[in-house]
Amino acid sequence: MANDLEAADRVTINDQTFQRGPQGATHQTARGETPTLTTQQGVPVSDDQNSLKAGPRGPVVLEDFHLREKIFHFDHERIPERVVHARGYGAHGFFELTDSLSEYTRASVLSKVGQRVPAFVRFSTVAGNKGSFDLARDVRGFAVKLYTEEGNWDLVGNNIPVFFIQDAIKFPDMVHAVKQEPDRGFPQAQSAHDNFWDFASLSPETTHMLMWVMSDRAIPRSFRFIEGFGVHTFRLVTAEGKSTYVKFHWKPKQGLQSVVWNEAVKINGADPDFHRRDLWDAITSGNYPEWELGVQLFDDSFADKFDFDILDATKLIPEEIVPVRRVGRLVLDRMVDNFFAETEQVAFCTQNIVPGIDFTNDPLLQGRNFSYLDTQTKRLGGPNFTHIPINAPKCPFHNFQQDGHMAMHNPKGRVNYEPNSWGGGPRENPKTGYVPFAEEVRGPKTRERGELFADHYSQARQFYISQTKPEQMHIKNAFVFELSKCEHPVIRSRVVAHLLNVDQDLAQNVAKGLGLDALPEAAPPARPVVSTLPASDPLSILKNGPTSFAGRKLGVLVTDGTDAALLDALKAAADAEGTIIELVAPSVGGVVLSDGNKIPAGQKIVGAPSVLYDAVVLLPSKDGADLLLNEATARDFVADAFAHAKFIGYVDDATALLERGGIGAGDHDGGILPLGKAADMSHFITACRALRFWPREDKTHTV
Ligand code: HDE
Repeated sequence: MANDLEAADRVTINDQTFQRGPQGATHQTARGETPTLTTQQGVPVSDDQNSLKAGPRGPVVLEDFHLREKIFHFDHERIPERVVHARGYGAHGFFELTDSLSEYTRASVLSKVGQRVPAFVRFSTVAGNKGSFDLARDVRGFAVKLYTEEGNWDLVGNNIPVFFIQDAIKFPDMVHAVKQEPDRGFPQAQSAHDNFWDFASLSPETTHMLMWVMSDRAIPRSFRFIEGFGVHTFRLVTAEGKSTYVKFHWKPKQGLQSVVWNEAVKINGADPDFHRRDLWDAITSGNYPEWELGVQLFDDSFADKFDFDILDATKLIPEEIVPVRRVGRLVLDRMVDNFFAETEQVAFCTQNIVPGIDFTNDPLLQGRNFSYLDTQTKRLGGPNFTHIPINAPKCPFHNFQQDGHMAMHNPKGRVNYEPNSWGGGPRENPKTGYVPFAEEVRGPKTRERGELFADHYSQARQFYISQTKPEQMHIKNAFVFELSKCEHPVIRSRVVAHLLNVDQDLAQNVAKGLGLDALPEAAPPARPVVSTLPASDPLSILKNGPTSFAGRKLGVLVTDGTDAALLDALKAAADAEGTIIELVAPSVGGVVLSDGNKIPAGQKIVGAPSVLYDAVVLLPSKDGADLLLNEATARDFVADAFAHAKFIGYVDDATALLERGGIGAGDHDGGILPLGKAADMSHFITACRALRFWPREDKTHTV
């Protein structure tokens, strides 16, 4: 079957020439005139406002095929949402190789330096339903489809390098436990409930992943500021059949950044689409996010001497032991034309790999290879989902698959099998075709796991000791928050019993935060905990933050009479850094500045709490500040920025407003910066590069 993707982009109907849209629909004439509305059959419509009736006040007649077609189609608009990762957001871009791996793989996408291949990436939360909010405490999906010249390669990863479970057979249990409870249908998009923690505490293999999801990794500031991981160990394979193990990483050029929990809770109310909007705004304003593809390469001898099993998806390989080699760049530079057609219908399958890349025996990966194809068939309604443009390869493809629902690419002519005597159609090619790595496989058929899989705590401990002090406190607070939502005390104690194997202080502080009467006995580890694993800096977010305030958002509170020169200086400093400024005012219509000029505002204060910004500046006039003193949202603006350890710039006239937000003279710290009359505001923007003033948290977290 021939690749027929490049369908004619123009079509002439009733003397009008139409431009085909991305899905073949014809919404605009080539000359930009308004086209005539038609039915799905292409019949011109004369009236789209009134159904066909027997008299103006009479019954609607069944004969109205336009009405029936329109409503029938509407009734079928929804498809089943993904059972996990239902809420997602995607963008197009490209992947470019910068360092060849041809020594390790025959894959063209990893061999030809400078080659660019189209990419589509879908970010997602895991547990929430499609209409849930963006800042759930949750893992983020980071699914990448690369349309290579040798077929589509899907690297369906997460923003966390390990997983909850080791064997695919536990996945339905794990997902049932985390999603809304079956009798009551809540809570959605959160793990803070009995079922999740019951399952987790009865499954010690989850401990390492729990440390990650209780860390700030689970509340990212933006999709742009997360890492991606392939999680499993894969193989790279040369044309000669030599295999090298590989772990895949995506490292954001923008640096890592998260929000704090109290902020996440409020963002979900203020802007449930916070992450979507952020990606949309960044890409549509030309601020393209970029990640480097990193690989950790190792062979059998490393795998044999490593303390953990490389087939166990609850373990990672510290970057100090096997450094990450950066070999390419992924740039997202185009939003979709249509959310449903692309982001919703994109079908990632872990089985989609290209010659030169192969699976390993990771039992989680093996289960996934079944699940994704199966789930797409259910979700998209049949085996021809690969014909949907977002899923179709962009390289030539030829095969004899035919028929089924919505078949778009049936073979032409008589030949639909091979071998055949008619001389037509494609044949296999041993030279370019996919050849699996010829791994020797031997052993009894048994339901068992590898021996080293039983170490559940050593790397959890390593993760914890690799964190900075504020990050450790956030982890502790997250455990306390989540477990405080569990109704059954026994579940709370059971989790603490596991934490005792991770870190004594952490366990004690969580127990204290929960008000446990007594510390439980530590859960007996199935293998001795290796407590000598050293701290690893790449595991911390704060040790891998940005070096600039570029791409971050500054909320500037302005009123009538705001000092125009100061605002100009602030804008100049922000522009020079690449920081985005949004003006927040008593009215969205804007304010009249001290120089008499009226400027529009980006937001009205009631709709723009400070949780939407990375740092804030209070730039009211004296009268403006007086007006805001009695406005509750202005008070919250200040109080929240303080509570969330943000940098706050202010002018003298805002002092009373600071006080109203609970920041008295004695509360001023290194993160609260007077702007003075200085014409150059770069000192403030430079201070904001640290993103947060963390020492303040000692004052703002007391229970
Ligand atoms: Fe998935 N996972 N998963 N998963 N997963 C799905 O596929 C599954 C796992 C991941 O943006 C589903 O199309 C099983 C690990 C992402 O469209 C489903 C197991 C990792 C996405 C499925 C896992 C992931 C999915 C739901 C254990 C990180 C979103 C709808 C054996 C490496 C892709 C769909 C997108 C989606 C099954 C475990 C990442 C049901 C059975 C580990 C990013 O097929």
